[in-house]
Amino acid sequence: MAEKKNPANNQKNEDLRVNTTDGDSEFMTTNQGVRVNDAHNSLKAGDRGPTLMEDFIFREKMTHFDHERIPERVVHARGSGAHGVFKLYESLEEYTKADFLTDTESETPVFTRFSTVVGFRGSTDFARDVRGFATKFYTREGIYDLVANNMPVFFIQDGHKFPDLVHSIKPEPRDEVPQATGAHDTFWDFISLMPESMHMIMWLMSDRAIPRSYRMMEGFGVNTFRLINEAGDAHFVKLHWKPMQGLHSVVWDEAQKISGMDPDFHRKDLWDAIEDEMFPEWELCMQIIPEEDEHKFPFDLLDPTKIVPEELVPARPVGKLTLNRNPDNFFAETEQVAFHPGHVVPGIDFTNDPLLQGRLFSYTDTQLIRLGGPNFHELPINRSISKVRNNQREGYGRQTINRDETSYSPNSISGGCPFQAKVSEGGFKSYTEQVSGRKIRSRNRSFHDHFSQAKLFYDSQAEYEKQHLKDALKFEIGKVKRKEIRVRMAGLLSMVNREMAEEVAESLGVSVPDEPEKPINHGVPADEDPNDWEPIFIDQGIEKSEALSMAHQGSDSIRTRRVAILTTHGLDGSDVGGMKTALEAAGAKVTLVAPSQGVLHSADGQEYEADKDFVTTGSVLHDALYIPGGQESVSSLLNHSKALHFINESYRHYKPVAASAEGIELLKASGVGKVLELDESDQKRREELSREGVVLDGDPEQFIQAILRYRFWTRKSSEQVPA
Ligand code: HDE
Repeated sequence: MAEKKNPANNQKNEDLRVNTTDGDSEFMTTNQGVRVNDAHNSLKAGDRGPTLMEDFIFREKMTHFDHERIPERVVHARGSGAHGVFKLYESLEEYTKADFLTDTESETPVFTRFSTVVGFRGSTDFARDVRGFATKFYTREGIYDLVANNMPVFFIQDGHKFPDLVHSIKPEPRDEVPQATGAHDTFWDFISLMPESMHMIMWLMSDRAIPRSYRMMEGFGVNTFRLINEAGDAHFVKLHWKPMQGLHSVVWDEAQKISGMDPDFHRKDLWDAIEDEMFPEWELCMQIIPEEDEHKFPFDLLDPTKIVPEELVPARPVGKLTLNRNPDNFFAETEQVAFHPGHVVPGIDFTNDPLLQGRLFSYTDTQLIRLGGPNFHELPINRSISKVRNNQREGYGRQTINRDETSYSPNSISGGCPFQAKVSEGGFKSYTEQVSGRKIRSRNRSFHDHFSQAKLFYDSQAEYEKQHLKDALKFEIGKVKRKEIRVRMAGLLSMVNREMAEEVAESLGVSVPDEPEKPINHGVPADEDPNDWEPIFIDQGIEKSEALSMAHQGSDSIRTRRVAILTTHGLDGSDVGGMKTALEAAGAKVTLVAPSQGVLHSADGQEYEADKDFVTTGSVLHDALYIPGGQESVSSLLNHSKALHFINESYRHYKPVAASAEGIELLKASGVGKVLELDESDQKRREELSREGVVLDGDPEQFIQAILRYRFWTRKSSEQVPA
């Protein structure tokens, strides 16, 4: 076994972290270490003459620059990551022998990368998309990667279909449009012919696809894995991350606006939280299922288009991930990190999930080209903290300087080194699963129910979530130019929920066919008749699952929530100061927004700094709004259409809004006036408004409670944004 006393080191590879700009005594050099005398002029034949080929300093600099881009990831190209630690709550030795899941004393260093899937490296953080959530555990027994998404199911059941899926959702081949979303013909063409994707489509059209923050989303290992204990017994396991910051999304109208205003919103949000030492945390939860229960469920545990409802198998919290250090260099770490669901340690093993099996081939294969050869495991971010010893040598970019005489096994010259490890010494031995079967290309009938869990997901949503989902379908399929694809989609949606399909179809200008168009499933071999396919529905044993709706999953703190205070000269200093102090004490990030940046003078002669102006920020970049009193400030803002828009938009995005004294006038004037036809003595109306997240006496405690609720979805529908 690996040495237990070696303490985990979160500051891994310290010796490789270099500051080129330290102090004034360090000289610039070439890559060969020769000091550079002139870093600005190339070597020329005369002042106005041609540049000389012999200028090795220029050539080296330009050559490096010319090769500074590597191919981006074919999927998950745009991402952002951070270092951290994983700490186990209690030993899981009953189920697994993995050291990092049994030793409660140790802290395992980790690196996590979040990503969108479809867009290019420079696309927006806010495309409607799945988010990747990949974590590398630097365990004492080697690297374990949990390569997860923020949705627990996938579009397809077999890895063989992955290139087709990705080709369909990436930009269309002739015009490279759209750059980051699935709102186009080829994607919906594919989906309309692949009914197995319907469950995933429900997730993708839900608000999960537009998370408020990487820090406020769940992660799911999707595929079923195995845990193996010391005795060699196996349990199935589903792995989940649950955010301790609450589970929150924005509305579609915001997502679109943020994409323009701050396309880097998610990466900055993660970075800032860590810099502010508000370290994001997730609980690792496991759904553990004994091997003998494999066939007890109304779905196949090997089918990645299915969840195991938490009502059937609870998700047990087993440990905590804390991200606590930003990368030193984006390229060296976040861009070059290479994850692989096949990176497992003794105690964790695979199942025959056909999607997982496909993944096990793909990751190293793609990394060989992306990272330029077979030695990318030597890059600092990918390096194991347990010593790597084997007979691999050479290849592009080799860094290790092996000093041995031999690089083969068996050998006698090196005394047989490196030795194989017995299982008792920590050697990895695959689970001895009994496998038998004919060689066939087909899927078991247990994989054929494509709609029951899609329906379970839809039925489990709160009313506002259902509406968002329908509106997302209208937007996304509405972009499809070919009518026959829209009709096919209306047919498939009707298999999930007829009322939903009809509302969407109306917006698409088509009608729901009585029978979905046949053939509706092309996922069969050429010798089989696709018309033979009949949808099947299996009772899932539950009607609804609370865990599937985001409505129930808040947090107990407003840490890192972004609150705007809208004000200008003449502000009421005690209002602003009091609210700012209270919010900051609770961990919120407060921004003073005014018509222009710089110093603001309060009514009582104090100075305040406006952090942002109306041009550099907007309501969509905040979670809540406060309008303080101050006659002069309010009178001036009443003439600012952008101030009124800021307030109106906050309200219409269901955000908590607080106002004090004269600030209430501004709130009324902003166009949310209809709800504020209120005279001062109308206590009942005030209470009603407070239940809708409008806090009128500027009480910080009440406002903090409202911010904790995140959004107030019950606001009257006539005042809602289309989202
Ligand atoms: Fe991936 N996936 N994937 N995937 N995946 C990649 O590997 C692949 C799937 C996921 O931040 C690629 O190094 C196949 C499910 C994440 O670097 C590639 C199949 C889940 C990331 C690849 C799947 C994921 C990737 C692209 C179906 C959720 C980003 C670059 C058989 C559990 C990791 C790379 C990072 C990246 C293949 C399906 C998660 C091409 C073939 C399901 C989070 O190898």
